[in-house]
Amino acid sequence: MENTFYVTTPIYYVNDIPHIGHAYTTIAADVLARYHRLTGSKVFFLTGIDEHGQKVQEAARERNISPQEHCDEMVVRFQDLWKKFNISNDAFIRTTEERHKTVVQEILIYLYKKGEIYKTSYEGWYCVPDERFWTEKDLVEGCCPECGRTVQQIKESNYFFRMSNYQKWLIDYIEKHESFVLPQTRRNEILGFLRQPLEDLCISRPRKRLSWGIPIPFDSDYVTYVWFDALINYVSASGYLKDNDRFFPFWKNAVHLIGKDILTTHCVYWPTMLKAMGLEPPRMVFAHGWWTIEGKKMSKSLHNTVEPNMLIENYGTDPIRFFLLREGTFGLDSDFSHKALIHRVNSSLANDLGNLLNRSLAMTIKYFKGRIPKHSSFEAIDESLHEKAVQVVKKVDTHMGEVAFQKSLDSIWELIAMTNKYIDESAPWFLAKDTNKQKRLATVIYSVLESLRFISILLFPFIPSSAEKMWGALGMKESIDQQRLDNIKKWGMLKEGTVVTKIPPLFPRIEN
Ligand code: ME8
Repeated sequence: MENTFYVTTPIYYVNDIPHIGHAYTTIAADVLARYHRLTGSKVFFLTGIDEHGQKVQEAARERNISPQEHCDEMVVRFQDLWKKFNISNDAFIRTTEERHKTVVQEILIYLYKKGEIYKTSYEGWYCVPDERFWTEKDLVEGCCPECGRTVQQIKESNYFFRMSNYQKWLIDYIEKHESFVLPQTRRNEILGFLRQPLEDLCISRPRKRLSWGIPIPFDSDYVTYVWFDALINYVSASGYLKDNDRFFPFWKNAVHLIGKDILTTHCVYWPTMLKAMGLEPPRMVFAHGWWTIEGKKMSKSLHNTVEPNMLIENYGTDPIRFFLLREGTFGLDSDFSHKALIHRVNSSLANDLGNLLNRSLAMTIKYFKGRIPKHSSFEAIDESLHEKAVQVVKKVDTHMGEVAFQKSLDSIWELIAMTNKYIDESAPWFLAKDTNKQKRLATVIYSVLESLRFISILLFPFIPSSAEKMWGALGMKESIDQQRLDNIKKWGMLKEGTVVTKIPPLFPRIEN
C-alpha cells in the first residue's frame, strides 16, 4: 500500500497581518510536504484560516461591513503570501466554508447525543480579547494569564464538553506514545499541565454576545466556541465524514506543526475531542519555538513585526526560506536580525553553494564545451565523494523524520563543503594544462556535477525555485518535482554528453 503523509499548519486568525511567525510554520510544513513527496509518499498538505470569533465580528463592525466580507478581503493577504513563498499546499481551508461548518455541526450532534456535551450554568472570569474563560486560580494578579489584560466576571449558561473524563486516558496515551508531542520539553510541559485536575471545556458562546460563529445545531441561542470549531479543520478539510476512504489513510499519518503558544489546545483539547469522536489522535504534534526580533519579543505595540512581503522584496524567496530553517533549531526560540540574515545568505548561499555551482558550470563549459564528460575509473578521492553523497541522503532522511531542518541542512552543507574541497584538491585547472591528464579531468568534472545533482535534489524541498534552476543548469530534462529519491540516489546517473548551461548567480552577495 502507498505511504501517506499528512501535514498541517495552524489555521491563522484572519485578522492578523501575516508576519514571519506565520511564514515560519508554513514554510516548515512546505519543506516536510515536498520532502515526503520526494520519498514517494502520497502527501496532503493543508493550511488555512480561522475566521470566526469576537475579534472578527468587532473588526467588521468597525469597518461597517459584514464579517464575511471582512474575511473575504483579509484572507487574500495570506493566500498571496503563500504563493510568493512557493508554498505547495494541496488544500486551503476557511472555517466559514460550508464543507467545514457541516462537519463541525455533525460532530456536535454526535457528541451531544452521546452525552459528551451537556448544558450548565457557569460563573467564571472571561477574557474578551482571548474569548476564554478562566477560573479564579488561573488568573495572574487578577488578570488573564495569557494576555495579561483585565477579565470580567460572567455568569451564563453554556454547553460543555466532558473533557475531564479523558484526563487519565490522555496521560496514559502521551506516556505510551513518545513522539506524539514533540519536542520533549513540550511533552513534559503537557504532562505537567495534566497533573492538575482537567476541567470540562466550554464549547459554546451565547449568540446575544457573539453571533459570528457556527450555530450550535441543537440550540439556536448559541454559537460554537472558536477553538472547538477551528481544531476540527484538520479533519473537515481532509474528508472526514464526507470521504472517509480518503480521510483515514491520511489521518493515520497526520503531523500538526504549531507554535508553542497553542500547545494546550492541540495536545489536550484536540486529542480528547478526537477520542470522544472515536478517532485516534494525530501521529505527531510538533511545537516550534518563537522568533524574537533583535532579541525582543515581536509585538504590534513595539512596531517590530517583520513583514514577510518586505523581506521577499529585499532578499528573495529562497534566501528567506533557507534562513528561517537554518538559523535556529526547530523547537527552540530563534532570533531574527537583518545582520544575521545577510551573513547567512552570503556565507552559505552565495559563497559555499553559489560559487560551487558557478565554477563547476564554468569549468564544464571551458574544458568540455559545456558537455558532461565521460568518466573513467574512479580513484579513492572520487569514491569518498560518492560515499559522502549517498551517506548524506540517508542522514537527511533520518533528520527529516525527526523534523530537524537545521540538521538536514547541515548535512547537505557537508556535501557542499566536501565537493568544494574535492575541486580544490583535484585542481582541474592544472589537469587541464596537461594533455596526458584529460581523462582524469573528465572524471573530476563528472564527479563534481554528479554531486551537484544530489545537492539540487536534496535542496529542492528547502529552496525549490533555486534547486529547480540548478537542476535545469545541469541539463536535466525531467521536471525536478517529479523526481523520487529512490530512483535518483544512485551515484553515476548523469548522462555523458548532456549539455549544461551557465546561469546568472543564484544568490548574489548582499552588500550591507
Ligand atoms: O493561534 N514565532 O492563530 P494565530 C514563531 N487561529 N511563530 C509564530 C510567532 C512567533 N513569534 N507568532 C505566531 C491561532 N506564530 C489560531 C490557531 S489552529 C486550529 C488555530 C505562528 O494567527 C505559530 O505557528 O495566532 C503559531 O502557532 C501561529 O502563528 C498562531 O497563529
